[in-house]
Amino acid sequence: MTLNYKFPEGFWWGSATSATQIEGAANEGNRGQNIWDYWYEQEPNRFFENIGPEITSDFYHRYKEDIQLMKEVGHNSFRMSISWSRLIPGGRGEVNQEAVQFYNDVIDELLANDIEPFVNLFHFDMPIELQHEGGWESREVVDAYVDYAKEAFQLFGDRVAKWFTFNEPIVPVEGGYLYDFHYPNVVDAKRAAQVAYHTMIASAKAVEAFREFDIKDGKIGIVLNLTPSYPRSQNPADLKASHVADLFFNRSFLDPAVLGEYPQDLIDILKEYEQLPKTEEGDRALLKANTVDILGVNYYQPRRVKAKEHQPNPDSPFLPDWFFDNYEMPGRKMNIYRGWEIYEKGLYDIMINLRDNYGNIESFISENGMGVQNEERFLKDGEIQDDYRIEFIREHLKWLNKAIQEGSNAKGYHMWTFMDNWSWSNAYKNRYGFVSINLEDQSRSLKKSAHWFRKVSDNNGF
Ligand code: BGP
Repeated sequence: MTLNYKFPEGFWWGSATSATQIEGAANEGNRGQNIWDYWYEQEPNRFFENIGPEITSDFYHRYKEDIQLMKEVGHNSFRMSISWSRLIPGGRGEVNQEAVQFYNDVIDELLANDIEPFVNLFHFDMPIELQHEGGWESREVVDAYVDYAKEAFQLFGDRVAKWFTFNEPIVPVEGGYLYDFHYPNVVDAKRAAQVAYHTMIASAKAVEAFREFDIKDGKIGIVLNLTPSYPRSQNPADLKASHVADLFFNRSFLDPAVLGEYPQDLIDILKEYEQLPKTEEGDRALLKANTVDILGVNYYQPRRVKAKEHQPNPDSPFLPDWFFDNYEMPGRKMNIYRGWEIYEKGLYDIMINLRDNYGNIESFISENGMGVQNEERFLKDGEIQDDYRIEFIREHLKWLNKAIQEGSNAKGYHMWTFMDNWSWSNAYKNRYGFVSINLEDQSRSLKKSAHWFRKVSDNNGF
């Protein structure tokens, strides 16, 4: 069979998810609470149709059936996360044996089906007790995280080779400390900078700890949502706006994670506006010595910016947005349900940037996908005809393929996500999965895209 787009041998085909979004069983198996359980108790109205994280997609009970479906969808790899508050309720101290059993079972089941587990340690889900201590603002919480990471390496490192310290660490910064879409709903850039900094320190310390373990073929990485900043025009004022947006939203984590140091321009801005975080002696050396082996790239949308139209109100809280306005490019293609622009070439631009400016670090697409509302309307003969999703994936894969042809070190493509899951405050509004979930009875069924992806994976191209 001749393929127009062929991928390198051993390419990772699969999908990604996170504990809070699929496991359910929030009050079972001795699990502790995380910020999502807590916030939902406080303010259920902040969640779409008042649906909280208690049941979600019930993976805790149905993982066997789900892993069989992964096989049918052509997975050779799958990224999951461990729930810190399930493994160590309260965030510190005793390991919960029921959780050990559960994660052992899931990992073993994946391996028995030739699906390599990629395990992420933190996906937006701070144990509530530690949040009450200050969350990532607290250096003690960083220490607790490192202990948790060591436990996880110790418990599962005999079977899991690929580890990730964080998923999209900037999102809790934006959501929790700048733009009010995650608990604790603080708006304070200086505190945001502290949270971001401590998260990065925690990641470097986990990398350092990982190196002490003798994990066969072990690799440790981080998963970042990279959002290329495109200027409205080549006018110097627009270029400057996009440079600053890039510093805040991409390079704030990409540079320390991969290069081991923060961009000087970012430090200069934070210094000028008196927003620099507290640091400790030795931090610089720690970051430099503990860069990641592998980078997961989550890509959904580009960021288009232009120079600010108006001076920011000096009495308003300092925000990155003091340096740019968002730009709505005429003719842009939109995913109207999520409100995100679809720009497939962005993926190529990211990979070429990694090739040229980040030592062509080993990488893979760790999330890419399309959330669509009311997908039942596409149901025909018992199957959701999600041709839009097939097109979305195919067009992104073409650009990824081109980047690989041109030397990018990309090793795989994981979709967001395997089955419809609970999307933070959007709950089940937008469906992303290859597998549809009927929330009435938790029954699963493959969508059209699942069959298509299976073929792509079988042929290692299309
Ligand atoms: C990423 C997160 C995922 C996932 C996805 C889709 O930012 O890593 O957890 O949820 O985006 O976004 P949403 O669920 O907000 O539609």
